[in-house]
Formats: sequence, structure tokens, C-alpha cells
Amino acid sequence: KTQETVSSSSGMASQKIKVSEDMAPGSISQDESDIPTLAFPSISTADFQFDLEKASDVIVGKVEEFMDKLGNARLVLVDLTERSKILSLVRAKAAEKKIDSKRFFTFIGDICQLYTKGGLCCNVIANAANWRLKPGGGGVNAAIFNAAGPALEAATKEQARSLLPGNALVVPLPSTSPLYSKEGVTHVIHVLGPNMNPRRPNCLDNDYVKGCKVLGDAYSSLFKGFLSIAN
Ligand code: AR6
Repeated sequence: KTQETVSSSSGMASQKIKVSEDMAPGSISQDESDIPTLAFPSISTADFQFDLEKASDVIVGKVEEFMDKLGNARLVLVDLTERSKILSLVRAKAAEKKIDSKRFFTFIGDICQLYTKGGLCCNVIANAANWRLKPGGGGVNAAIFNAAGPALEAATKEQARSLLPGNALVVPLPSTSPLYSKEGVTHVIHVLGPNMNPRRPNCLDNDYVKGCKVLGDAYSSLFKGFLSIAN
């Protein structure tokens, strides 16, 4: 196994784990797969058009708040490319605050293929959902519902039919879902963040006082939901 940890100039680690060809699936360090790990995308900052500077302050503030409640669990902020501005901002701010980079780090990759493509074991993943908790749309919501198959939609419906901004919903993933069997994901947590896009429902019209409050609430609900299944 080769493990490559790239440290940014600011010191906060961005982890990239390479899986070598001779490694059988499932053999990625037994110990690592035992560590409760939540992978989450940056809520509201793409389709919902939330300001990246402000979002990065909220993310780092909330991570800091939850750090001492985590135990041995880990939080991982994920985005698709190494050019991700939100990842750079968060890495720099987390390093400034000296947040433990073993328990919170950033990772580049598709949140639906973190284990098979990235070698990172995450038993829980978060989804930037829509208020109807429906598949489709775009971004990470479409990707997660596609990768999970119909099992996720059915399991979601059993829990709730809609979500208010600032809230999260923990959904146990049936073992028939490919996300479970291939990626080791046991739960998806849907999160509805604040919306600043006038073409989407409940637009906050640039009200960032309310927006930051709702985004903070969304991360609190997400991390609480994760801790309720991690420990
Ligand atoms: N893996 C990791 N990160 C991703 C992936 C992926 N497969 N796809 C996108 N991201 P967005 P929002 C990152 O737009 O702003 C949907 O249509 C992306 O680069 O998915 O909360 C829903 O139905 C960005 O950093 O979520 C809602 O209506 C982050 O995920 C609406 O979009 C969030 O981008 C929610 O918008």
C-alpha cells in the first residue's frame, strides 16, 4: 500500500491515498475501516451559490466546535478537483486554527467512489439535498442517488418526505445498495443548506446574516446526526 499525504504550504494535510494494484479490495488497513468517518461535500456552495469565503468560515467554525465530541471519529470535506477553491480556503483556515489534521482533513474525489477509487474508507457520506429529498437535479445529489440505486430513494421515503433548510436526515442504507456493498457506506445523511440561487426554491436574496445561521445549523445537524450513529 502506498499512502501519499500532500501538505499544503499552510501545513494542513490534504490526503490522497493511492491504492496499489496488488492490493485486494477490503485489505486497505483493517484498522482504518474501523474508524467512523463522515465524508461531506461543501453544502450550498455550487448550485445554491453560497459565498465561498463565508461558507469556509462556517465549515471551519463548526468543525472546531465538534472536534472534542468526535472521539476517534473523522470528518472529511470532499470535492471533485484539486482546483477546488472551497477546499483551499478550508485547509488554510483549519491550519490557522490548528485543527487536528488526523481528525479533519480535505480529500479530492467523487464522494461515491472514495473507497474504490481513492482508498479512503468512509462509512457515512453526506448529501447536499433538495427540500423534496428527490433524486436528480445536479451536483452531488444526482451523483449519490445514481450511485446508490433505488434502495436509497425507498429508504429516504421511510424517514421523511421533505426537509427544511438547516436540517439533516440520517438514512440507513440497505445492504442491497451498491454504495453499501462496493464502497462500505452504511448511512447517507441528507442535508439541506441555505439557497442563494434565485432560480431555486426559498432563495435568501443575499441575506448572509440568515444564510450563515442556516448553514451553521445545517452543519450542526449533520455532525450531530453522524455522532449519533458513530458512537
Ligand atoms: N463528489 C464530491 N463532491 C461533489 C460531487 C461529487 N460527486 N458533485 C458535486 N460536488 P451541489 P448545493 C461538490 O451543487 O450547492 C442539487 O441539484 C461541488 O463541487 O451539489 O448545496 C440538489 O438537488 C460543491 O463543492 O450542492 C439541490 O437542489 C458541493 O459538492 C442543489 O443542487 C455542493 O454542490 C443543492 O446545491
